[in-house]
Amino acid sequence: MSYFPDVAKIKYEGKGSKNPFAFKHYNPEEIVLGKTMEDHMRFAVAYWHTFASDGAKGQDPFGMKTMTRPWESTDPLEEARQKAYANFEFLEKLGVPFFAFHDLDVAPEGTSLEEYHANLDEITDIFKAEMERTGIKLLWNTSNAFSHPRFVNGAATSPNAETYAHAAAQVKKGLDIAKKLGAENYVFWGGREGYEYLQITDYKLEQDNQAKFYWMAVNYAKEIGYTGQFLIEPKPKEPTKHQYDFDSATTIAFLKSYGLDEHFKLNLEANHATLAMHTFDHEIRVAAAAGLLGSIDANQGDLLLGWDTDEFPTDLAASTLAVYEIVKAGGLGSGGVNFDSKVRRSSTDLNDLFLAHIAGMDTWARALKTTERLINDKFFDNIVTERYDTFYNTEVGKSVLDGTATLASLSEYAIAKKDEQIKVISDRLEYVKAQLNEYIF
Ligand code: XLS
Ligand code: CA
Ligand code: CA
Repeated sequence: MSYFPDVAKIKYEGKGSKNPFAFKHYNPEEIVLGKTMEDHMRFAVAYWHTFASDGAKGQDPFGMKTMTRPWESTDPLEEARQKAYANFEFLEKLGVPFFAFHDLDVAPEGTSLEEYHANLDEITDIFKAEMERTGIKLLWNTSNAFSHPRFVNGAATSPNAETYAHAAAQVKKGLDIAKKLGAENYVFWGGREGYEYLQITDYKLEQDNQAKFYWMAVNYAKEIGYTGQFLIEPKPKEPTKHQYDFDSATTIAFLKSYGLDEHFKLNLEANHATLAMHTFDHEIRVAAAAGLLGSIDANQGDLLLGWDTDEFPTDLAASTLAVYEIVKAGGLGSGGVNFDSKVRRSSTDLNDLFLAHIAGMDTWARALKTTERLINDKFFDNIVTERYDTFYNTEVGKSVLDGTATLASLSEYAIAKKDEQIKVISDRLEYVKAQLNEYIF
């Protein structure tokens, strides 16, 4: 059976094509900066938004579902099976090499952990067979330890040890599945790892417990021989008022405090950057500077709204700056670009799922091509080299870089300059931004 009978394999037709079901910019085989576009991007489809979202669930507290999907069934396990097959047909037609999922997206929880595990086994057996048939791979899987009421106060930072143990059981199963399916990464997103009211919270105990939890995951992975990359996904708020993994910088500090930075990298999402009042390129740069850039959740937020709208990325300027950072960081390694994006509630047609992904993939492909031009021309590189020139080409600057400077030596230098004015050189920021527009458009 086909779930998308009206859609054939999406092809690259090039700029100017009027076919909505074709790529205008994403050409998987095209070489950009020495690698194919496919290898740069390593695109993935997010199971939760594409196959487990119906326009209401977690999306609109005021509205009913607006979408009807051909995989729906009154029997949750049957629906899970149908979704599994639909996923692979969708990915094959779209030409996307990876997918990503939460345990709860793919199989119903049933009434006990045992039943849940059995359901997961059945569905991941289908995944395994379909992965072998199609060559599609798993970018990452994760455990949903935030939806069920037991996680109302967190999972690894819950004040309740019973909840902590339940989350551990879920992650253990998640790692077994990661191993079974060869997941390239395993993600932790601490949706409710945070607090609502500080005065009733043991902050230190919760932080320590969270670190212990991650260490248990590292140790279990070693035990079963799972070698994928662990990732933590920062987000500052929503659902929790104050989430512990606020942004890149906070998460890096946490990882380093507990010696976990050897084992974890970051999975960064554009909309989470917005919620943290950062740009996405900032979040990527901070992670890359620490050597901890892992993977990307591509989407965009709405600057007029204060929440996580998870829209498909169509903003060329923001996407270009993000891709530029990724390429400058040396790429994503075992990570990829996962569309943690959902169609708007009013995009009710089944085939909108294709159009939305095509829009996102073409946007990121254009961003990659612009990045190539920026890098080949050393556009930003030249500006940066010039701005920091005094550190590279004066004695005093060199002494700072090589670590020989002291407060006394710098003071002596500054005093000797007497009243010689420090020259302020214009950044010509408006010109720089106008030039960037020339590269993009
Ligand atoms: C929610 C997060 C979530 C993670 C995986 O805002 O983006 O979907 O990516 O749990
Ligand atoms: Ca995400
Ligand atoms: Ca999000």
